[in-house]
Amino acid sequence: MMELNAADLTTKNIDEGCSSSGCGGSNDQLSHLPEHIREKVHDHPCYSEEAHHYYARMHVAVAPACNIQCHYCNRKYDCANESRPGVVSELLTPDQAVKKVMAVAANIPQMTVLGIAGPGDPLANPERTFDTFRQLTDKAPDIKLCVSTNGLTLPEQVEELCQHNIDHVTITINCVDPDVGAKIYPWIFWNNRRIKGRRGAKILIEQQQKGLEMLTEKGILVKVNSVLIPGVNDQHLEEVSKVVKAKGAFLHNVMPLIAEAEHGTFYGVMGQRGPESLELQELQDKCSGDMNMMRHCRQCRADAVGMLGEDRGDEFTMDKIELMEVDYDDAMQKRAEYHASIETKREAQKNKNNETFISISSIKRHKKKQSRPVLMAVATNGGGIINQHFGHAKEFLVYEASEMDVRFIGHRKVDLYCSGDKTCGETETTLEKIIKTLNGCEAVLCSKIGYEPWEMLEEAGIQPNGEHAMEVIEDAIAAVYIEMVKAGLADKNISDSEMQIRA
Ligand code: CLF
Ligand code: SF4
Repeated sequence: MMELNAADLTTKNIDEGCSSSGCGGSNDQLSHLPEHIREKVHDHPCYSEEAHHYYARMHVAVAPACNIQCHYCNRKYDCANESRPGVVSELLTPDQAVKKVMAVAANIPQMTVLGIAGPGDPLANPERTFDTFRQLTDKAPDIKLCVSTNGLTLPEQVEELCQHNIDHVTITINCVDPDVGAKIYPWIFWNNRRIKGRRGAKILIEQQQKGLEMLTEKGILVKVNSVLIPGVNDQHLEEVSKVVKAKGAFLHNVMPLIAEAEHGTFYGVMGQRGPESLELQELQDKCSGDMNMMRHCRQCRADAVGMLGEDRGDEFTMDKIELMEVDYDDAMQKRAEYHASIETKREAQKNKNNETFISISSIKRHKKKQSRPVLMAVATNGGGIINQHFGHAKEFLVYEASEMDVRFIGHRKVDLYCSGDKTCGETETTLEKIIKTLNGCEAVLCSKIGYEPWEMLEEAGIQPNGEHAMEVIEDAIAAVYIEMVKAGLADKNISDSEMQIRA
């Protein structure tokens, strides 16, 4: 009889890294890196997948202008290179921004990183961007500074970025071939002139690559964002991944194009489609052979506040901030204590896994058939725990369990099925949409679930599971996978129809 437990899977993932998975956001998966780099990403919710369960970021929208045009951008809204299109942020002066950061830091102790990501390009607004960074370096030294740019003026600004102690820079690089670039960027503004088409794209690409090399030479961690545009750069992004890795980029974040006609972008109006979840995953998997991939990006807005995926911006509008009294020395002390408690929790989790570790290879030893990977969806409120009611989930995290490990694949946004009031259970079309969004998943793990969604999920071949409430996500997924393996539900040669009958 095969004896396995959940830690078989998860500890391998944690201790040895999932080199096959490419889920390079986690610190432990980056254990091969020098200590000083691990420190830089340890509590950065974007650079470390594990950290995003515990730590928050905020953005301040201080940078209105942009020096290029992307076909997926409408200037009425935020820079779509790191933001969901169609979102408008409240523009702040640097002084207002600093006040806001200090107020948020005092009230959300999880907040470790301040990013400037729009609403235009931060480096096309150098005075406003650097004034904000300069003040924060002085007044809030415990906060990491982060910036995102299209890269056009990056080489000229690397020195200044270094002076402000900025350890994390994101460059959006959608292509390394000007012919592809000409399909994405109609023009750039360069040396006081508008330069169109391939010529403009070529300059942009050269500047991005030069900036990337200069930053990595200086020891600054560079994340590269790429917008996946089916039919335009989908066949090209593997090449982009290889090139940016060779030049020292730390992490690659391939994000889906979101193009809706109502956003008024060129692509939206032309009917250019965005990728399906599985298309995105497939490309991320292909790129992961060469790069650490970020898979937990939520395409935040340029004034986002809170954990990735949540937005607490309404609590921190300028009128509310003006009424807040902040003693930042006291706040820093409390933040340090809070971070220490988070680290104790993270450490305890690792030790727990170590205690119960049995090699995953025991799955193979005890079974005749090979097992196939299985996708599972999880409802969570954060903290790396299964702690959310199915009906309260606005997104599901998707993991893949296999004989090798449990790896994070991405998130899928959904409409709220149950608002917590009496309408729960009556929103059938919403449920149908959720089931469609969970396409490919064979189980959904949550803290609780109602009878109606349970039945419909089962009918759709997705097994609901509320037995692992308050357990660590990877442990719970491993446990469910092992049960499936034991029951023969994850055998490699099992057909879909047989699967459904057995379920
Ligand atoms: Fe902001 Fe970007 Fe810094 Fe993170 S966001 S500037 S690296 S602090 Fe993060 Fe948001 Fe994705 Fe950006 S989830 S959109 S990757
Ligand atoms: Fe829009 Fe950002 Fe592109 Fe500028 S860099 S055009 S703000 S998406």
